[in-house]
Amino acid sequence: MNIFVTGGAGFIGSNFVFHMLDTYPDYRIVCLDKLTYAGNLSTLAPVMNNPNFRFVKIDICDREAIYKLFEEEKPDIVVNFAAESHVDRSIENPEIFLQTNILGTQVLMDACRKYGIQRYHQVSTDEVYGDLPLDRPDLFFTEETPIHTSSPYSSSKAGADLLVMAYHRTYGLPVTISRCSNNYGPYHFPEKLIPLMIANALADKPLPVYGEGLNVRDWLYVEDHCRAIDLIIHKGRVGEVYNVGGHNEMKNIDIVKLICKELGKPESLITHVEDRKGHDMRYAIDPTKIHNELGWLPETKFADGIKKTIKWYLDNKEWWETIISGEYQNYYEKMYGNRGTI
Ligand code: NAD
Ligand code: TDX
Repeated sequence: MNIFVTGGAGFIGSNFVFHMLDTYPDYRIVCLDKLTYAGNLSTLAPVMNNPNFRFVKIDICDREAIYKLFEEEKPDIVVNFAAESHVDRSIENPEIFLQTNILGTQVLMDACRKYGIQRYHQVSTDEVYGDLPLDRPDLFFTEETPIHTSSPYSSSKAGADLLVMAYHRTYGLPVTISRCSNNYGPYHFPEKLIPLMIANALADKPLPVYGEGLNVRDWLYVEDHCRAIDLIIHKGRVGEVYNVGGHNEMKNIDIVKLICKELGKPESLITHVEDRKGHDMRYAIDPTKIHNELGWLPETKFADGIKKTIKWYLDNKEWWETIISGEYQNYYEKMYGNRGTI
């Protein structure tokens, strides 16, 4: 089996590459990644010499290069992680989100049609469902929840999902889609909530919580997500959407306080800053379908996963210190330098 993993130098994609190489010693895994600011080749260093692994620096929007690679490698399955993934960046500059997330998806699926494929899998997000109110803890996102997006990022992901379903219906492309809640774990880029707070707390820097910090996210340990995608590409029904999440709802403020506690840092580092524009209140997944059809259940409880994650960031300082000492520094200054405290 030859599997293309796009975006494999990013957070979830790299964890998926490791999972697949460990689980299937007879599979060939080809990672396609443009190496944007979020892609990091050093993450893949442990597998670079694995004879079952190949890395190709490529933009999924580059039709000619993508077709050439399909012709050469003839993949059986494509798993598309490649995306611009950060909501705050999409609010600053939506265009690259539309290009990569929608048009890049189109190029990949056109290649799948042209060269033939057993499965095209789109890694999507629960953000396509919009948000749930805080005062209705009985409500969850199911696969039937209408698409209702809030940010340019989620709109671009929803646009891609609709296109994937259109390619299935119109051209009969064998597709599946997974919509996952917030992931956390090793190799999470330090612009996102959990790694940002760990890095700032370790440096005794302010911990910028948007608004009151009452927004709720449904956290999933990245390895659990990788197992879910593994199951879907092998056993999931073509043309279906699977929600992936594990009833691990947490308020942002509680996560930040927990990180302070685990690192022995004072909560006085917490600074409430101007809220994100259009900030979604609550995400919460109903995973009944993937549980009933594929037997998937998350294995890592948040209390354990966050400890493992903090330990990983402590043991792998070089990985994230290199990132935050570079170009990311300018981004941080731009995004947080002028953000008023409240
Ligand atoms: P990430 O930002 O850490 O990694 C994205 C990767 O895609 C990077 O390696 C980057 O270089 C690559 N990339 C970007 N544009 C590209 C292009 N044009 N061509 C080729 N490669 C390109 O993102 P992540 O958090 O690992 O998310 C992976 C996927 O999972 C995304 O599709 C995202 O929408 C989805 N998702 C993420 C989460 C989460 O909590 N992180 C939750 C649900 C869904
Ligand atoms: O500095 C911060 N302060 C803060 O309060 C940052 C970076 C975030 N937040 C809040 C905003 C959100 O309510 O924390 C929450 C989580 O924020 P992010 O880590 O940016 O994640 P989110 O916006 O929820 O989106 C993530 O999950 C769904 C991923 O980045 C998406 O790619 C995925 O689709």
